[in-house]
Amino acid sequence: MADNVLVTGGAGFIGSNLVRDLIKKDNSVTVVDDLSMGRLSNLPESDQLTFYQKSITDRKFMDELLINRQFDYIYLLAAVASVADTIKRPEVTHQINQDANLWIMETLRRNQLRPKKVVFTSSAAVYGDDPLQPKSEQSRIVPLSPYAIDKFASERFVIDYGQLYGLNTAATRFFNVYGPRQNPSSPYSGVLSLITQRLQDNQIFTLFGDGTQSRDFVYVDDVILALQLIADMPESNGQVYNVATGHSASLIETIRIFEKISGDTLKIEFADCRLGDIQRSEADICKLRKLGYEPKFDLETGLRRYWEFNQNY
Ligand code: UD2
Repeated sequence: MADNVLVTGGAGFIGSNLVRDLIKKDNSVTVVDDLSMGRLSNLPESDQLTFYQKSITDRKFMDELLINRQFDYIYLLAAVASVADTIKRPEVTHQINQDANLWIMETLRRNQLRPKKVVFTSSAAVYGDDPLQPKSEQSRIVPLSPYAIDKFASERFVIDYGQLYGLNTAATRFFNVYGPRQNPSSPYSGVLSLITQRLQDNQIFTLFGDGTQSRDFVYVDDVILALQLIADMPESNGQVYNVATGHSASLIETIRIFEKISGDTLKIEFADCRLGDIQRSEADICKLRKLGYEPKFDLETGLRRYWEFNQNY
């Protein structure tokens, strides 16, 4: 076996793609996921995998797990990912999106546990609606929701714990991630998972706004590459990285590419802009590039891969 790895939220969209890759690379992987958004079927069958259907807010469980298993790498992906949900239930989601991550860091500190790296996964949401583009890690932080506030605070906790207590830690800010196993079941699911599902089921897609809003859509395999690079490189200690492609595309442009790939026409109804939506989002990924990262999937290649996966799923 290579390393002993913990992935919180490992049954979710990004988590399960990471777990599959880690297992392929011969690691022993432990997943903690309460299956609130994740699915057991996202995970592969493997004797290298240990799965616990548990919430990361279960302190006793997390303490025992961290102390008993002495992980080499810890990826913190468990979160309530719906911004709307965090606005509706901020106290509950705060327990998951911030307190539980702080508790994990405390457990590491109190027990002198020293993983090779702890990687916390944050979001471009921390940049809020500041119109200046592209966003570099130095850009202004404008967290506009409980989700963004908790993500930013956890980022800081994880990095500051590294500096205060000599732990190797880093954080990522994901832009709009898409790809296999993204759950389209909520209206706040990633827009590309919703478009795929509408195209497949020949249903109407509601487009909020005029379609000129743009996003830096990054294929999940590139995200997995970035996560492992950040985990492996000593230079990433104490650092936060945008994870994206460095290019943005408008929603209409993206839909046209999807239609070309699928050979179908998406039925669209236009509706008012969603409250709080931002018009443009694009990342500066120079910092991540310095670690050796180069995205392998441009939008068309990634969408093609994603579409083909769904056809055979
Ligand atoms: C992303 C993140 C969110 C937060 C935010 C910070 C995802 C899934 N969400 O939200 O967690 O980090 O960035 O800025 O990555 N749209 C439609 N019709 C639909 C659904 C969406 O037109 O049925 C539009 C939506 O209005 C927006 C765009 O598609 O303009 C992208 O929406 P999204 O929910 O996929 O992602 P975003 O950027 O709002």
